[in-house]
Amino acid sequence: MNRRSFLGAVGASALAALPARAQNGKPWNIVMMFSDDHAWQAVSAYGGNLNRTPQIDRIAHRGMRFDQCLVTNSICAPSRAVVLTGKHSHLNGVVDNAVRFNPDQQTFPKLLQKAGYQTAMFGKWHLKSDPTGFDHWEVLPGQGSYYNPDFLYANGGKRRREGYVTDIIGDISLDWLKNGRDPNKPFLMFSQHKAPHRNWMPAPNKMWMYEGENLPEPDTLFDNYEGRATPARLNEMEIDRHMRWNHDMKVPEWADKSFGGQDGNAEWARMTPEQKRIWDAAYGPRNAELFKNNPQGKDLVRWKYQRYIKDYLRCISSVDDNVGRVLSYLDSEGLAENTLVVYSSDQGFYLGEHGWFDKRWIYEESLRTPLLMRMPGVIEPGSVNRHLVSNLDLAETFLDVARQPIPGDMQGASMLPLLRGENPKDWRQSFYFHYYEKGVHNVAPHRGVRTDRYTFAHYYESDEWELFDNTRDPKQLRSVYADEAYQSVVKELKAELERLRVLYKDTA
Ligand code: SGN
Ligand code: CA
Repeated sequence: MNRRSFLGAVGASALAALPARAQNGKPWNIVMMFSDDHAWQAVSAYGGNLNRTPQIDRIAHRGMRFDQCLVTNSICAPSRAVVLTGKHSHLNGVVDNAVRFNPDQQTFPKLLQKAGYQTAMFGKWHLKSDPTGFDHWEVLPGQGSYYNPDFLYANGGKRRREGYVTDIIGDISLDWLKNGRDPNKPFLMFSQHKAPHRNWMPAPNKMWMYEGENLPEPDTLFDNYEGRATPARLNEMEIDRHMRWNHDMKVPEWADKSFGGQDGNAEWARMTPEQKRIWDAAYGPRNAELFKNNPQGKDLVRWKYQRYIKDYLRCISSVDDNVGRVLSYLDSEGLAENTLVVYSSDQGFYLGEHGWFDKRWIYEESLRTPLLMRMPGVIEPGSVNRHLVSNLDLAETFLDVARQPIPGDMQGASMLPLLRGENPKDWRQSFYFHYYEKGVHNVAPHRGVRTDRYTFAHYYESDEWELFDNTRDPKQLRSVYADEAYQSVVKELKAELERLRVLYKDTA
């Protein structure tokens, strides 16, 4: 793919200040398509060789790809609360997945609603309290299900819908665009996919994708966690040791050999007889092959990686199709011209790097999330941006695009100047991260700073530190925290971490 970076090259002059209205004279709509655990390594617009996402890539071709979109706390519910509020976790309250979002607090959808926007939320929500600030919502309870999912409704009802969750969320989103909204008002629509979250259950029409292929393995699949502080070694997210045979690997015959003991696959249990028939036709012969070959040691890890990555990418292919359906509808109705379209995920994800699945760490695969934006007449098509941007900036950006004031207590910044191709002198040079959750996957709480070059982490419970020089060590395999040559950097970044804690009021 041929991409141009115009950062810095084209100044504010080429694309003058954002018109309050789009080229067709209408106010901007906002469509945000958001998935759960979609790694940037698995978006082909990012240049990887793992899979193709032709529909998601349409947004990049006609819009902007952000290469350093970082999340403030790399986990689901906290990330979603940051998107809604424009505030770090300690201020919006959702520090981990166990906390209920306080629905009475300020959110940008509430502010847009007051400004005359229609607002809608569909799909994965995961904030425990009911959505507020939306004229219309249909959301999954908790994590939701892949097969024949239940949906919650504003009237307090719950209804099971037959089919595959990603396609159903696509249907609901399209139905609202076509029949649900008032065509005379601007709108904000969130279309939030459950996929590709664990346990990576593909749709019936994707089950044979990648059949017979061997997908590329990451170089660090057999990482031994040397050269880092102790938390990395204490993880419980290894493909080798922590995948469950039934739930994750879809090999029910070996359920009793699973990490954590005998396990089940609740998704399989939800299927209709016809869905089960297709499933068993796909996985039965593959599992028979596994029993016959009975790989051991590294070969077994390689087998597990293939099973994992193929299922994960099959789930993404359904997300991609449904993103395409929404884009095509916007095009065909002439809505694309005055709609800001966004594709992103709640955080990054490990696709076997460091031997892992899951997220949570300040390390690159989980800190960075995909972010693509299309805004005709404002964003130069095919552009690439390398500023340190964040899920913390989305609320501010959306308010700015809708020409609404940005409340002083929001902690991010409007990305609108970046969308116009400007290079604001005061854009952040360092990014503040804080992960809190304990328990599942056993990742120690940590704070840290990421700059253009360095990743600096403090595991405060054991008082251990890490410093990665990402220019020299992009795979982050050796902390240089104790190296003589880096002591001035360590000193600077310690001061910067303290400065950011005070700036963002995370000092309690
Ligand atoms: C579940 C998953 C975990 C995952 C968390 C949080 N286990 O507990 O692997 O880290 O969700 O994910 S599972 O056995 O239920 O599949 S998050 O995206 O909601 O933060
Ligand atoms: Ca997630």
